[in-house]
Amino acid sequence: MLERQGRVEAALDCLLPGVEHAPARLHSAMRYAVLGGGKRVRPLLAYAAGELVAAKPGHLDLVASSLELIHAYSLVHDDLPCMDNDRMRRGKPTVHVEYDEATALLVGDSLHSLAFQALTDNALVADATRQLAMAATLARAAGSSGMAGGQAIDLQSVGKRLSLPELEFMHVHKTGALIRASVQLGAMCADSLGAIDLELLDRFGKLAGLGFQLVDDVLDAESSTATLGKTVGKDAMDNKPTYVTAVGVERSRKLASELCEEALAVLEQFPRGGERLGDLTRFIFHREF
Ligand code: GRG
Repeated sequence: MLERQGRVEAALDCLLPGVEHAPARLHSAMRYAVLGGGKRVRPLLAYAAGELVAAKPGHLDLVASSLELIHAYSLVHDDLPCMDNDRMRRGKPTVHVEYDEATALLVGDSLHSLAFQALTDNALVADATRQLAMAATLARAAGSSGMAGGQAIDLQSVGKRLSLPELEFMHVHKTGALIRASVQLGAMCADSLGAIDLELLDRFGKLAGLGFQLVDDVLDAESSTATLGKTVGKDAMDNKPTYVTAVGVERSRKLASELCEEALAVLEQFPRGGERLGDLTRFIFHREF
């Protein structure tokens, strides 16, 4: 994990414009938002899925970066006063607190654009049509049928009691879509797509995505601000429906453990090479931050 976290950090450092280029303040804020923090789960998933299909590491660096840039943009916008109004992220003040609201909005916009630039500036696969499909996959995962749509449901759900299927729908979109796309995009970097069962990998990505958010709900209820690097208990404070408010901590933990087993069982269907994804699955489901 450390080796790959280092790889994506270096790739992001190269992609992000330097502060010596105007507008310096915006570029400084973009770098502040992206560099030196976060678990890099989405890049790690892309690397691991890419490894399964023997994709070229240099190509995976760009795919991994594009996913992290979308994720970082979503966190910057999510933290804004008009959304979750959070003052702390990744152990430091949020972008609108450190800079200002207008800059934070532009940071999100610029990171979103940079993600697609990273994915399309260079030939990543021999087949240009496939690369187009990769950009479309990321666009769908980030847009109103994916992450942004899930965020809209999240904002509309304040103060409401959601049923488990409704919660699952929200989570699968808000957090799950980008996690699922991470696995898909890593696998799509293969020289030949026939070598791997994309459908099976996608099933895994869906389970990992939902599980990631389920564990996040439990951590928000049970962990500390120091451990998570962001304000804990925020969901309850904001009167947001979560798995914990719907079924309690114990049942949420049990559901997470069932999802984890299901995800690992999907990986067992690959004859070889699924170990790294297996390790990441255990990390996602058993993490404490
Ligand atoms: C603003 C369009 C738009 C979308 C925001 C992802 C998201 C949608 C909001 C983040 C709010 C949140 C805390 C969701 C819970 C799950 C989640 C995405 C947590 C943060 O991701 P991690 O744990 O963070 O991967 P790091 O800092 O490790 O990258």
